[in-house]
Amino acid sequence: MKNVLLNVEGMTCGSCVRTIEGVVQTVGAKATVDLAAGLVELVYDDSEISLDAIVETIEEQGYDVVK
Ligand code: 9UX
Repeated sequence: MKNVLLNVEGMTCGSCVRTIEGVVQTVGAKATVDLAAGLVELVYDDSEISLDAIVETIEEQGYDVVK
């Protein structure tokens, strides 16, 4: 399993947290959002999904992942 911490811009309310955690779950990964810090912790199996694919999924929802 991989554990990655992302800096994500545009998360400002509790619905954002649910959106991101939910959408990441649909691609088979686990996200835990720290709203105040603007951080998303990912846990995923890199033999199942790439980090790029997870990042894309988050960005498709309108958030900006800082790279
Ligand atoms: Mo809240 Mo987040 O109104 O994209 S859902 S800011």
